[in-house]
Amino acid sequence: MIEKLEAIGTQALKDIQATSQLDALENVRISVLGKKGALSEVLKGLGSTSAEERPKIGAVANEWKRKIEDALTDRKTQLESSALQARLSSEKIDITLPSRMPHRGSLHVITQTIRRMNQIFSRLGFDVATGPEVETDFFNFEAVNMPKDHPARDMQDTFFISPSVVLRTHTSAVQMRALQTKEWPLRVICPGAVYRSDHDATHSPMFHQVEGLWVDRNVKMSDLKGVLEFIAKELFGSQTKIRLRPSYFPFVEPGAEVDVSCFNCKGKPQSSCRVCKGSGWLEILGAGMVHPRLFELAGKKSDGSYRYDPNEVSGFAFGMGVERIAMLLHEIPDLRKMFEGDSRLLQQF
Ligand code: FA5
Repeated sequence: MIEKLEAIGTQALKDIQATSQLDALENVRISVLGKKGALSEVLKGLGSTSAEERPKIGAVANEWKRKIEDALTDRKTQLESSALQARLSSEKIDITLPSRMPHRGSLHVITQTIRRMNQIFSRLGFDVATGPEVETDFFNFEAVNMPKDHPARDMQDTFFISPSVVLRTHTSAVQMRALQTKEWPLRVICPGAVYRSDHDATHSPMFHQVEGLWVDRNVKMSDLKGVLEFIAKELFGSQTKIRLRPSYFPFVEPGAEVDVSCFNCKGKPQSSCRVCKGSGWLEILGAGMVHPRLFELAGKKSDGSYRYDPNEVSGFAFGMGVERIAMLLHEIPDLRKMFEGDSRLLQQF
């Protein structure tokens, strides 16, 4: 039995040295030391040996077991280290290669559209005026001729902060701030975020408008039309036409909604046009001649005369939805896409 153990042990040490792979080494361990391994098989016959021989055989078996385990551990360390060396040399990193450039951020499509509109208006001599997004009921409603209980308040679903403070529902709220702080002749645009409880493919609870206000002596409806025609051609192309449809806003008289000719079917209505749905026109803004009541609300001078005397000055105002214009310019079908923060969409602009 001792000879058998010697033979198994010697062969096992040879096999261990001969292995070049970790899994082959594990197979050697199982074949010698495993439950059904060669060493265990020999030791199963221990019961049939004499009581004097048994401790000697046991000691020899334990000695071989220890030697084999030590040899397995050493070989495993060697094989692991050469596997690591092989990996390190095969996966060498070429630090001279150019790195992958991270994607650089870009301006949001709404910011780009507002900046483009600001540039066009500045060429007509408009300055930029701003006002707060959290606005008083006075500037948002009362100052634009919508006293409490005026039915037109229902035209805009308002977010109230308190009974007298709202999230502004339109940039027309900046009109009175401009009238109260600036002298005429006045030519301002007011770009900014506005809020309404409204949510579908063409309406968002937060959206942007650009308000325009021009006050001077003898400003007429034809001036409004001329300015809007210029803006539409600059934005959508020189072939663009506009049309004014009578409409109602409490802060203008007369009031109009303004459409541009569809850039897709070029104003030649086809029922198949998916942009204008066959009408040939697309609504982009509301506008009109400033209501005389707003001039009165702009206050008086120390001599009691009006700062903006409705008998001396006239003006026009308009308010356009920036998302609507961005959707038309870039053929974005759903306004909500612009606010989902999906970089795949935003990277396209
Ligand atoms: C107004 O807000 C008026 N203050 C505009 C105005 C100014 C009229 C000066 C006369 C004189 P209206 O509610 O129609 O009007 O909104 C103007 C534009 O904002 C619309 O043509 C549309 O393009 C856009 N708009 C309105 N509601 C939403 C919304 N929920 N989401 C995105 N765009 C909207």
